Amino acid sequence: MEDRKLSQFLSLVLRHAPERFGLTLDPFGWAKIDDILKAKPSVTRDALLRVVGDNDKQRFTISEDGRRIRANQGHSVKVALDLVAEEPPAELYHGTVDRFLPAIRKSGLKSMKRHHVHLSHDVETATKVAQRRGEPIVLTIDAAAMHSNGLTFFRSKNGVWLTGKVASKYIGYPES
Ligand code: HQG
Repeated sequence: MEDRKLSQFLSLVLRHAPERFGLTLDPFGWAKIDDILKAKPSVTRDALLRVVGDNDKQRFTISEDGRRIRANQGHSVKVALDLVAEEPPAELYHGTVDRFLPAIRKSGLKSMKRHHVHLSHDVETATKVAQRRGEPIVLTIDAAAMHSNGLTFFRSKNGVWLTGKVASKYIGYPES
């Protein structure tokens, strides 16, 4: 299996649908590497370790004993990622597309199928996130105001900022 496909497969197994491959995640999101290799014989251990090591976004972590793997964020299945709350930078960014703006203006940013709203630390990263869906629109989030109003932020192992709902009053829209 080519590396990009293998990364997509690992995302599917470790974030969204382990049961589709007869696998279960522990409460913290870990799966046994041996079980994954058994479930998908076309994947070798070397390829799996290479994909984890090379991954552009550091999506996955191997456990200290080398036997388990988990996704660092992005889950739709329920897992406890033992995230630590952190003070965010004053501004964060969210990349989206025009067709979602009416709903976002009305009800703010919602986590949709994931556990959290995902925010980026710079415009460039937010632009890339948005480009998955079309012409990028980058929203500026007043993280300092949210934080001083008692809302919690987490930073995932791979540097993505996570929070609950972002109310519309904290969202800055690009000038049109
Ligand atoms: C939008 C990828 C309507 C939101 C990326 C987004 C990221 C609303 C979509 C990570 C809305 C959800 C996360 C509302 C938000 N009404 N639409 N009220 N609130 N939306 O994929 O942030 O490759 O769950 O703007 O690089 O796009 O998976 O979130 O367009 O880091 O590792 O609803 O996923 O990383 O989409 O992306 P997503 P996202 P990975």
